[in-house]
Amino acid sequence: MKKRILSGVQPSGNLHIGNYLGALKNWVTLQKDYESFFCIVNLHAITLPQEPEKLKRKTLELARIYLAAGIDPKVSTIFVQSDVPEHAELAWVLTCISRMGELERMTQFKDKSKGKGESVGVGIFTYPVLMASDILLYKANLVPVGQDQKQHLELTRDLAERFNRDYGETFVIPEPYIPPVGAKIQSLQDPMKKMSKSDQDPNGSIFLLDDADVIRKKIKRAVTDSGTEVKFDKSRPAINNLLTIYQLVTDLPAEECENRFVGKGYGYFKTELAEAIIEFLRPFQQKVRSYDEQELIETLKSGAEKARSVACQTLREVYEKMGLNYAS
Ligand code: AQP
Repeated sequence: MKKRILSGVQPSGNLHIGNYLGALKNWVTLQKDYESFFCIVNLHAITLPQEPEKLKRKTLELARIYLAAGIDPKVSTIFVQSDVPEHAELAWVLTCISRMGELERMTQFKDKSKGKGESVGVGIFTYPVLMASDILLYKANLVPVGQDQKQHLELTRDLAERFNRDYGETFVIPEPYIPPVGAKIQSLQDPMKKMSKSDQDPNGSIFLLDDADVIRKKIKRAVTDSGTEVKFDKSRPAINNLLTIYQLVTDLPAEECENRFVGKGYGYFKTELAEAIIEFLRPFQQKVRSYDEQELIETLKSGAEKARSVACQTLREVYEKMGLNYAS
C-alpha cells in the first residue's frame, strides 16, 4: 500500500512563488509515489476576516491553481476543507487535549497577534489544532510544507502521541517533508521576512498570476546586498534568496547557477532572473484560466466524497475510543 500525504493552502489571497516553490512544486512530484490528499483550507482562511463572495472566488481560483501546477485529480484527491465537516469535529476533540502553553509558543501565533492585545481572534490561536486535525484525519505519513509550518507539524505529532497514549493506538505520527531548497522564500523587499500572501507591500512577492511586465518591475526593484558577486551566501540574504529562486525556476544545479553570473553583476543577473521566472510561469499561467467552472466544481465534489470516506472512518474510531459514539 502506498503511504499517504496531505497538504493544503489557504484561499486567503494571491498565491506567490514561495507557495509554489515551497509547496505545490513538491506536491506534483510526490503525488506519483504517495496516495495524496490536497486540501483548499478555507476554514483556516476564516481565522482572519474574509469577504464571502471573494472567499468563494478565491477557493475556485485555488482549485484552478492546483490543477495548472500539475496536481492530477485522477491520481490525487483535491477537495475543499469545509466540504468535509469531520475536520472541524476532530479539531474540537484535539482542542480538548491541547494545552494553552503549547499553543502560546507557536511563532506564527506570536507574529500574527503582535499589537492586537486582547482583541486577537481565538481562531488564530487554535489554527494549529485545526491543522493537526487536517493531517491526522487522513492518517498521513508525510506532510509537505514550507519551513514556516514545521513548528505546527511538531505540535501535530505531540497531539497524536498524546491521544494514542491516553486512548490507545489510533493516529499515524506524521513526518514533515521540507524541501532541501525553497522551504523559505523571502520577501523581495525585506530578505529577513518570508514572502507572504498577507504582506501589505505587493512588491515583496511575485504572485503566480503576475504578468511579465510586473515581474520584470518587481525583480528590478528587489533589494540586493552590498557587494557585486552573484553567489549563494547566507550572510548576504537578499542575493541568496534571488539566486535560490533562480535555481528553483531553472532546475539547474547550484554551481551552474553561480557560474552563469561570474563577473556579470546584479543588473544582468536580475534581467536573467526575471526572464527565467516569466518562462517558468508561462505554461502554468496559460493553463490556469482554461478550466471549465462546472467541471472544476465536479472535481471538488468527487474529491470531497473520497476525502469524507476516509475522514469518517477515523472520526468514528476516535469517538469510539473516547466513549462518544452513543446513538450511532
Ligand atoms: N515564503 C515561503 N516560502 C516557501 N514556502 C512557503 N509557504 C508559504 N510561504 C512560503 C508554504 O505554502 C504553503 C501554503 O501556505 P498557507 O496558505 O497555508 O499559509 P502560510 O504558510 O501562512 O502562507 P503565506 O503565503 O504566508 O500566507 P498568509 O500570509 O496568508 O499567512 C505552506 O506549505 C507553506 O509552508
